[in-house]
Amino acid sequence: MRYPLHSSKISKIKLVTFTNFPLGKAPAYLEEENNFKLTEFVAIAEYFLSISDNKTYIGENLKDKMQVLRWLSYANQDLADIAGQFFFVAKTDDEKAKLSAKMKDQLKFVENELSTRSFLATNYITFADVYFFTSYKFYGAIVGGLTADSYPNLTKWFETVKENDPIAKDILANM
Ligand SMILES: N[C@@H](CCC(=O)N[C@@H](CS)C(=O)NCC(=O)O)C(=O)O
Repeated sequence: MRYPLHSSKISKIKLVTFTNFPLGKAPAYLEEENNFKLTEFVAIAEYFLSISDNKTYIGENLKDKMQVLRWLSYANQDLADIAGQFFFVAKTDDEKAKLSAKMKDQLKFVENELSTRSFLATNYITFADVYFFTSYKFYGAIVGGLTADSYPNLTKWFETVKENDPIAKDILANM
């Protein structure tokens, strides 16, 4: 599949060994020709989006770009933190129930945001949607399912992204 991010620069990207990066965390990016090193998912994503051929994923103007960044940061910090605790830290049913309630609050916020527009950051699909999409099933598992009755905007958003975005389609097919 030809991803909409494709460009000659991006096709040179390769995974690196963690020995180049003292914290040993993923993702990590290294451009060997100029020893340019980057860690932090949001920074790496912004870099790839900035040099890609796709001019809408990153946001079409400054304000849209900041909305994309806002959603990437929110999903990668607030939501990822709850998910990480739920799947890897919580031991008891009580701990899990508290995290599930926290995630429900967050998803109700997202549900409400989607009452004003079709996509998370702007009125067109951006990388914020693609990133959120990748974790959607995990969020659903934490809250005991994302049904159209409880989350009509979110489930409609999921179907729309799945139908219209090639990366989302590919991710779902490989899950
Ligand atoms: N703040 C970093 C977090 C990176 C991170 O924690 N990555 C996880 C995998 S998703 C990891 O490498 N964990 C291994 C470890 O903590 O040793 C980012 O947003 O990229």
